Amino acid sequence: MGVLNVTPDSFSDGGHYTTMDAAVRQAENMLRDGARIIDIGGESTRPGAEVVSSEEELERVVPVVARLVEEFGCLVSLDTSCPEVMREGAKAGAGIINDVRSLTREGALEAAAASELAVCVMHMRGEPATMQQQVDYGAPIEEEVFRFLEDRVRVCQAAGISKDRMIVDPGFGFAKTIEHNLRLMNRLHSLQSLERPLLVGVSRKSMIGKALGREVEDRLPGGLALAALAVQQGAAILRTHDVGPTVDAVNMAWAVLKEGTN
Ligand code: 9MG
Repeated sequence: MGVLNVTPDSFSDGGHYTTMDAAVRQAENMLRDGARIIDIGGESTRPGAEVVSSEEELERVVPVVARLVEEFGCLVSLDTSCPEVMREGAKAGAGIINDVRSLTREGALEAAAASELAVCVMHMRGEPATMQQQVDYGAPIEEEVFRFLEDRVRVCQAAGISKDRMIVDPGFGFAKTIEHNLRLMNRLHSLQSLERPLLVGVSRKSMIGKALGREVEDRLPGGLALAALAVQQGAAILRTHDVGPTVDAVNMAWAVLKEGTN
């Protein structure tokens, strides 16, 4: 899953391209590099990021979804918590809703259920702006994450989203300390008993920065090591900014893993 942010500051091209042109060009590159899904987001979930109105998010995201589906026929995922974006993005041809807030915004469960799209629910506490103030857990992190995801799957099912439409994500970097993130990667395999495809997003995250002392532009090797560990423990989808190197890392891991089945 290649990350495509369509926030105005995401394209540092010196003003030579419109956001649409730059988004299409970036998606094309990621698809050429082997991405199977393009995850389009119009609202940053980084702490301190500006709050975006639903009108603004719709305007940023939906035309790009429509254009990518028309031009490349690719599978598009909507990185959104906003019910209007879910509805309009589905009409424009998206195939997945990727909501870091796990459909907790008013109207989101209903919009997702009616869309008939696949849905990714992710572990987090609170809001991205304040989540790092809520990192005290009573139980080991993998158990907290397991219970949270199990509950969200149940809530979604009760709202009419069948279990076979659901993807689960432990939410690396969301309401977690560095120790939580490392332990969670070590125990990722335990989430397989949720019996849903596992999505993992670690690309360029601060857990790599903290573990290795690297700035964001130097986190690729750390991210590839985590990608291989995630695949070995059953991850089905990796969300990444660096599609080409990640595809190589995954294929290398698979080349080794499939020998174990012979
Ligand atoms: C939008 N976004 C940022 N990080 C993410 C992650 O780890 N997982 C998912 N599903 N979405 C994410």
